[in-house]
Amino acid sequence: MRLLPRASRRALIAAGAVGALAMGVTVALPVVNAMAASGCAVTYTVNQWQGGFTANITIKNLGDPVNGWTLGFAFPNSGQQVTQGWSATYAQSGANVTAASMGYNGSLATNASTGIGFNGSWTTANPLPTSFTLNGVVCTGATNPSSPAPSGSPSASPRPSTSPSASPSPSQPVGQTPVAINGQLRVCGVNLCNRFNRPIQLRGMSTHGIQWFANCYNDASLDALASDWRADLLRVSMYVQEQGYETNPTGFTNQVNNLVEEAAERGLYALIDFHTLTPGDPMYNLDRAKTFFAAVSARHAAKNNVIYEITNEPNGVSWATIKNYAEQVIPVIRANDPDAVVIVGTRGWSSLGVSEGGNSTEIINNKVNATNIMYAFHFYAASHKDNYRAEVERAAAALPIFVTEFGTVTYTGGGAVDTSSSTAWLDMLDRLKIGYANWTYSDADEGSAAFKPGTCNGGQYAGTAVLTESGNFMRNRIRTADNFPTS
Ligand code: IDC
Repeated sequence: MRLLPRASRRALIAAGAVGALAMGVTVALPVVNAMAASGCAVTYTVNQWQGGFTANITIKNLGDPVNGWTLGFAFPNSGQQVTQGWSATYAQSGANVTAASMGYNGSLATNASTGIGFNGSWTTANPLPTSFTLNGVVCTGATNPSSPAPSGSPSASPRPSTSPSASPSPSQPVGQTPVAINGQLRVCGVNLCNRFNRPIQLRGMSTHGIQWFANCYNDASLDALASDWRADLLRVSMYVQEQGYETNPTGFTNQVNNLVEEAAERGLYALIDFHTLTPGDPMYNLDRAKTFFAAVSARHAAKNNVIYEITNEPNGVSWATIKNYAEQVIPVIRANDPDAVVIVGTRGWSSLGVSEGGNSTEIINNKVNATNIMYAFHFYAASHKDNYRAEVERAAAALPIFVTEFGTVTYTGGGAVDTSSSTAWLDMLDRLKIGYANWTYSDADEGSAAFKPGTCNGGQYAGTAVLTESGNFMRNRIRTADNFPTS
């Protein structure tokens, strides 16, 4: 039941902020036969824009328990296409679409619900499908009888894009989440400060590439991050190349927007990572960056939980080039969201230049011409040790630094956890109040991933049974009390 209002709200937020058209339909016909062994109810909510849309679907099983299901529906016209789905395997033939359950969500008890979704495209018009089947049986159940929306009509009256206080997750009372306590952040001297102008350190996790691991980011995993890990921050890592943003700008923008909103609902800060990697010259993606950041900053301008990371790891380019890039992208963000903190990547894979034979002096002597910005530093504990730590400590006296990505393993993302180096790093970051996001909150089959392979095919993320050595190490570090200043 929780999915319906949230999905609807999301559609309305989009409508308000970007002028898109939001629609919702609940298939709400009487339940025909109380004795039936099958039965289902489907809610299908769409957020659409010119040429594209996101559909969020809730499936409720009103019949006997099923183990494996296929949802079927037909688009009203053949110009409508599924382009990228999640939480189900999609197939389309003409206007007919099927979405088959995955291993982890195939079992649906009587009255159990599950949420799936997809990004799609449309050409001439985008009316909603009106009939759904589950395992071949037409769904006739009422999902939400108290507030049915007539087919094809706009959903209820628009609401402001954010309420004054971020809505917390059920397990975190109002006023206790990191965002509720700290509010809008700003850079003060070399620190990140909260609304009381006091330095704070944010500790959290980075997603893996959302083009590969979308199934790891759902209500259960994000609840675990907020409530079990007690994290402050989710870094949303959107690769630009490697089948990322460049292949479907609207779809990936949407995916990022959804995760930012999921973070906001749980009182977590969201770090939007424009994950450039190869090619290392950020200028290669300048136009894409402007388009992307114009969209996300417009969408989230009224929120206080968003931090922008405009380029992940520049490499093979001069600091002057990175600075030039930053000075073109930052104004695009500031035009919509003037008070947000922006983080700029540094030379040599965000090593402050060290991995390419330089150091932070080139930045200190030639800072980005903008206020309220920080500089990124990345490390992988098994590869980067004392000389890197010394440089960070030196730089942190002159520059606001944020460790937007680091691993407990080698720079390949794999290998064994280096506990002593990781501990030395995090003790130093704690002491200097430097925020961090650990690579990765995912079940990738590599040492840096927090979850054992296959975890994201199940519904369980809280606790330690699902964690790798790195995950255990990081959860123990992140769970400790924040003690954010409150005056
Ligand atoms: C790695 C992933 C790996 C993926 C590879 C290529 O862990 O699964 O195949 O990227 O995209 C970084 C990058 C980050 C890397 C990570 C580990 O920001 O994208 O992720 N790393 O190699 N910088 C240093 C290390």
